[in-house]
Amino acid sequence: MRYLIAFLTLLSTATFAQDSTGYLEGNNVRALLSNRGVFFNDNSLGRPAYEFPKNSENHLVYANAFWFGAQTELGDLKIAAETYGVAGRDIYPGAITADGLAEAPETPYADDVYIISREEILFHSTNYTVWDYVAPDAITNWPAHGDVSMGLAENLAPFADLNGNGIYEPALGEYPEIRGDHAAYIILNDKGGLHTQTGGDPLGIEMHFMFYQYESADYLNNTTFVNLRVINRSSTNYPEFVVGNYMDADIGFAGDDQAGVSEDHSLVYAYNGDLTDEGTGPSPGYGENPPAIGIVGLNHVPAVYCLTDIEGMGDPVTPVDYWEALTGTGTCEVGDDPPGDRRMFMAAPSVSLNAGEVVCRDYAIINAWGGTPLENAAALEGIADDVIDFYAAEPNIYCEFFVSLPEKEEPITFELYPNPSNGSFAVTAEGNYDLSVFAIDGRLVYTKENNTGKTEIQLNVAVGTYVLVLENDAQQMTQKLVIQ
Ligand SMILES: [Ca+2]
Ligand SMILES: [Ca+2]
Ligand SMILES: [Ca+2]
Ligand SMILES: [Ca+2]
Repeated sequence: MRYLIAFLTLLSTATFAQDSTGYLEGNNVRALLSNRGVFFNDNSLGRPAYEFPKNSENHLVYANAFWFGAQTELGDLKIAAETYGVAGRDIYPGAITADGLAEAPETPYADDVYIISREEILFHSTNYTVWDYVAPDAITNWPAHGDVSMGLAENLAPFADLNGNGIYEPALGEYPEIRGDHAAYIILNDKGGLHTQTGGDPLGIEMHFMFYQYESADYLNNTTFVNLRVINRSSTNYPEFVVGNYMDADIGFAGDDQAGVSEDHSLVYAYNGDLTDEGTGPSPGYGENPPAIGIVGLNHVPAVYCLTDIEGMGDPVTPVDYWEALTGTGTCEVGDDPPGDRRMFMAAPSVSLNAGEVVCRDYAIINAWGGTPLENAAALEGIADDVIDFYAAEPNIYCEFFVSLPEKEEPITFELYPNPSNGSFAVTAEGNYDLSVFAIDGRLVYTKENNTGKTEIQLNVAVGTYVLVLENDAQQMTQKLVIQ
């Protein structure tokens, strides 16, 4: 944790509009999210806000933020980063223009924290035609589309386009496309204001965060996932682009913690450095044998791991300092320090992110409890492996869905007949295409690749509504499929 926060918060709140915040609390974790670019932190009180177990008043994270760095073809450096959101900021709410200028509208657009559950979506799907049904705000106001007249991209947050017309129509039963049982969607950018945190030049990126949780009887009930899509809305190509995840984990009381790295498991973690957590402020403390927490890279093996504290990472002050931290060229000493206030940082490998392109980074925040602090830390490795396997088995549609698809191509025309059907139907389309069918809860129930012309399908699934996805090299189309 940081100590000047209450004072600095007073200084900074005068200059910015009210933050939009919301709790994701779908399982045994209660996580505060905001459109401020700093997560799991109660910015107004300067307090940790990743509560585990829910309603215990004990927390495992003080703050979590993301760092973004890029180099242009000419070698110019671009940096956007947050730590605690109090000394300065680089990241702002809402979508930015898709015309290559990457400008933020005067009034931020699609700048809320949108929180929705699978249960609400299912209820919406079955009740949207009922005369007195009122859809939850997050379904009605889901930021599926940007205002094209403002220069924003047509497609922002993913949704189930059941009639395949490219338009989000909740009144026709369409709904947010989420992962997990509970999800929060937040759109941020780095062009909404000055970069007072790093002093870096903006990248012109739009960041789409989906935080999500599963209700479960196993470790998933203690896990929060993060799906991050970064879209380069600028007209500049970035041959090198890096995302880092900066977390100030506090296991209850911040002053007696330790941290570690497990490269074989794509994991950084923190645990209590002695046997007892004393608690702090309004937190009663975990007492003996407090839990450990870790962050896992799910769709990438991190290239950089760093521990200790922000000073130990080479005291990032200038944009070059941040770039060195992101690329692992700065100093980062783990050392044999006595227990204290630990921070963790991990960065993905550099990739290219050209104008208009999208990069996805997925993470899981896991914890382990039940043994001594060191045993809990060791148990995180097995949980990291499990969560990577779990993630890999999920249908991975979130990076491709809408945003990375060319928006100006002619839509693929295809026929689905009969629909509704008893499970026996045919799809006819031009060219070579892949077919998948998803249940309404996102489960993949059928897939067949490399089809041409007419494809006969016999589905043995429960009666209900499904989503057929037809995909070729260039595009993806969806159609509601009803089995009676
Ligand atoms: Ca539609
Ligand atoms: Ca502690
Ligand atoms: Ca202690
Ligand atoms: Ca800490």
